[in-house]
Amino acid sequence: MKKIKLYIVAAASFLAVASIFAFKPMDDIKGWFLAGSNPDSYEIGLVKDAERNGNVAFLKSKKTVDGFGTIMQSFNPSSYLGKRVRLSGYIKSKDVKNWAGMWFRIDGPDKANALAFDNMQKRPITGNTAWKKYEIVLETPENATGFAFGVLQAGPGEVWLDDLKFEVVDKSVPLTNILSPTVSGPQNLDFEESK
Ligand SMILES: [Ca+2]
Repeated sequence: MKKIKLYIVAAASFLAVASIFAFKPMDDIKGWFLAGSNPDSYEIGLVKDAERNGNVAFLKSKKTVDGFGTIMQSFNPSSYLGKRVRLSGYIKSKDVKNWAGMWFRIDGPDKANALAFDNMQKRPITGNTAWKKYEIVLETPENATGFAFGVLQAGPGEVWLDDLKFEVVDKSVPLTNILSPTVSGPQNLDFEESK
């Protein structure tokens, strides 16, 4: 239990606490912000992409890179309370030296502790990748007060993103939450079950 608690603290300090975020207002992408532990090391913008048939956003590092940057937004989750939600989005990467990922965080009354969170740190995007669809699935508690989501990059490189989408899914779709165990009870206690 202690280990899980430490993990929660680590994940929370990385992305969950609004106070560690520096926000940089951007006028050129409606609805989106540049944020992160050090947004000055990153820039965001729009470009045309033939493969995606229109505009896509980019997040890229500047020459000197420190911390992580993210292109993000947040909204009130009132229409999703009690529901399981899948965030999907298309991402392409170039020369991502450390890692990048899509992230989705559900906030509750206690601002210091997110209710659910996944930033793909267990399945990171690295190097050069073609356009690919990624998914995050989280359960929305009844006391959720905010959804925040985006694409982050830690270190040098560039990512492009397009067509993010929120859908309600049924309870059979596995959760990707990294803040708590996703199984509902203990399993294989006699070590006789095979995979
Ligand atoms: Ca587009």
